[in-house]
Amino acid sequence: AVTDSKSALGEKAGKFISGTKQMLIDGKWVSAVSGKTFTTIDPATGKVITDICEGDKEDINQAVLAARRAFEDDAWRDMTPSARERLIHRLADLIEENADELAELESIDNGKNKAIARMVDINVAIETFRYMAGWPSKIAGDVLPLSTPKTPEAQFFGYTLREPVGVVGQIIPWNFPLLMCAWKMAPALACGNTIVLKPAEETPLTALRLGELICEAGFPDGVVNIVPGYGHTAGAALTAHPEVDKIAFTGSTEVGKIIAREAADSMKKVSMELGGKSPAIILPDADLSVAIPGAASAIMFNQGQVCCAGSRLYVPDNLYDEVINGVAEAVSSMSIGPGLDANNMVNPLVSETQFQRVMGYIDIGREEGAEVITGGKRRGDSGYFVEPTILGNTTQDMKVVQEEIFGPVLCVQRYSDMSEITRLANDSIYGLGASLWTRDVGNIMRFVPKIKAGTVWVNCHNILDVAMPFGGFKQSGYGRELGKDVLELYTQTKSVCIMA
Ligand code: TXE
Repeated sequence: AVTDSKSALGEKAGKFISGTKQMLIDGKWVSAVSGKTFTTIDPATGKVITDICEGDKEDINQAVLAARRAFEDDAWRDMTPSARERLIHRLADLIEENADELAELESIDNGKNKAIARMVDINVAIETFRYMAGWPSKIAGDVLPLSTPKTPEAQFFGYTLREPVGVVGQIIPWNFPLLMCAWKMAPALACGNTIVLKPAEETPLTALRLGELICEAGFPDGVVNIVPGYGHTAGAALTAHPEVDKIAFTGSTEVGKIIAREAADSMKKVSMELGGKSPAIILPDADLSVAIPGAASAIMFNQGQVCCAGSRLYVPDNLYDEVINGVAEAVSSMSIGPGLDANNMVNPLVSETQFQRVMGYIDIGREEGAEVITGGKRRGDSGYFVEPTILGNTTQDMKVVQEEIFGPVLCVQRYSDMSEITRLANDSIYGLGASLWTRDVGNIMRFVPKIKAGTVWVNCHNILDVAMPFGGFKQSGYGRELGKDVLELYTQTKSVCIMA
């Protein structure tokens, strides 16, 4: 058992966590107005990593006012697109220069494997800033072919401008802490907005380190403000603040609904990336040497704490035994342990709460009659480790099939005929992702249009690319992040009509 992960950190990360962490408001590092702090916990041991200043309503207010001033200030407003591009690129370079430290901080705070954090979380965050840095000089309006009749005295000329939305409140979860900062901040900055970001209370460390890099890169004061704190206090204050023009949220569908209602009061623009229960569907012609390991990593990546995790696996009757045994073998051979040892492929869940929640779902699955093929237990007696768990013979009416577990728990179900696939895949309140495993192009053409999901993968799962828009159908949310589509979330169109 690990008793102290801190000793496994490198010098820079060790130094970063050595004191109480403040919040970034108006380009300065400050304590909470209330003087309160909260702790962030190492999920591998359950021990405190360090204290964090706890933002609440008044801190959010100051951050929002700073963001408003920065938005109206010429230093940001009149910055040329190419200067904004260089600034975002500079930030990407700084993240890259500090990538190992960021990966360690992510690993101790979230629990995840540090090598994977470096390869996925940090690298993709860098990619996201670089991709979005390319947009400022390319966001343009249109010249409009007006039909308003011309007269000798009057003719009309119409065009559109794409302007930033203004002050953007961003509320993010704990499963990919730095990457979620990048998904949210990079397009908002590229479009010329200013930001107040609230990281998840479980994982504030990399957001705060990113704040230091933002200052170092030279963004004007107040363009990015980072206020850690709890959802019902700091998060709610951000959602309600009248000077916030838009809220971007990633988190649970439950909280998404609360935020959407609250934001409607002041007609804030809202984008929502919410929960999922994504199906992975093995078709009868699938290449099982690809589909079996693919289905295993679709659910186990990041301990299943992925909004688009392949958490429902559908298998044809005649392949059921081979697939379920293959997946069980793949997941049970993974070594379980703290993420700061890069050999451990299964790491702790983020918190005691998530641990209890996931163990609770495993019990519910048992009571509902699912068969525990492998896993199902806690590992060790400290930290929040859950064995990779496969539940067999599940059915659509089970809670474990309908509700998001957000842990390393896969529900496997049989089907007897391809005609059932569309119904099974779409029988969910969610619609974030889905994967089809097939070698038959006809199957791809037939099923892709019928599946109600924001992303459909074929022979892969959880592949997210900065160029590929990402977001939900149904209760998985609205708005698309990444790609060109995200510009819609962070700009608004102004029509201009000139009579001459
Ligand atoms: O999420 P919350 P939690 C799902 C997943 C998980 C469950 C609970 O199923 O088991 O949600 O996780 C902030 N006003 N996902 O409780 O509460 C909160 O501080 C404003 C899916 O951690 O939604 C944090 O910053 N903000 C998901 C953020 O919302 C509020 C990722 C997310 O927390 C708030 C995470 C409020 N009233 C969890 N209440 C995904 N889609 O990837 C909370 N917050």
